Amino acid sequence: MPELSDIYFATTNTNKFNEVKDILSNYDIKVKMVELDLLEIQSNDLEVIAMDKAKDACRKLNARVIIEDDGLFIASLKGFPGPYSSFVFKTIGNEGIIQLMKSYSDRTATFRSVIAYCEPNNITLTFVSNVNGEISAEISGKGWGYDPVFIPNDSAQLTYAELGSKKNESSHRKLALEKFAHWIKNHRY
Ligand code: ITT
Repeated sequence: MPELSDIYFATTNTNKFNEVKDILSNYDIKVKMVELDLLEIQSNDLEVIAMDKAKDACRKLNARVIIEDDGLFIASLKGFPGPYSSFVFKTIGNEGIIQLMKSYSDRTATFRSVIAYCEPNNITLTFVSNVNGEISAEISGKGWGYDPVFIPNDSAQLTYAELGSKKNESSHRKLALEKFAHWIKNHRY
């Protein structure tokens, strides 16, 4: 049975959860992973998708829940894959992204994290952060998702995958969770 004091992190992605758990442990916040079958509405706005998903998770679990929706926005591709990042990763993958980028000289991209937090009293909040960077010329390093093709600015041209555990010090996820941690410390603890 979920306890009201517990905070759940609803995701299907264990890599994501492991990063979330490590980052939040620096703020003494514990989260439990839960896999739920959640409704995902169609929208071009990650925040709208995340809010809706968090509310659905909260309703299903009747406990405090965080969900996170991420998107990789590539400038030359007018923000693609953006809200479709999960589908694009499963279909064309990093090889497809590298191929697509061959026609463009502007390789700049932004990784966005939207953290949505919901309580059974219906309070839902979002915390958003972006990290600017570029798409690498080739797949570099071993990491999950788009980590081997995303080079954050100020990383000496290393991809998230090549940064290894250093990724968590300044990633889009870290910055959004930091905002969440400050909020919850000030309002709920
Ligand atoms: P959820 O169940 O939490 O939704 P997901 O893997 O579908 O898991 P998202 O929709 O939030 O997650 O992510 C969109 C895509 O971006 C997906 O393919 C992820 O693997 C990828 N992604 C998200 N965060 C990433 C990160 O920090 N590094 C690399 N790829 C990431």
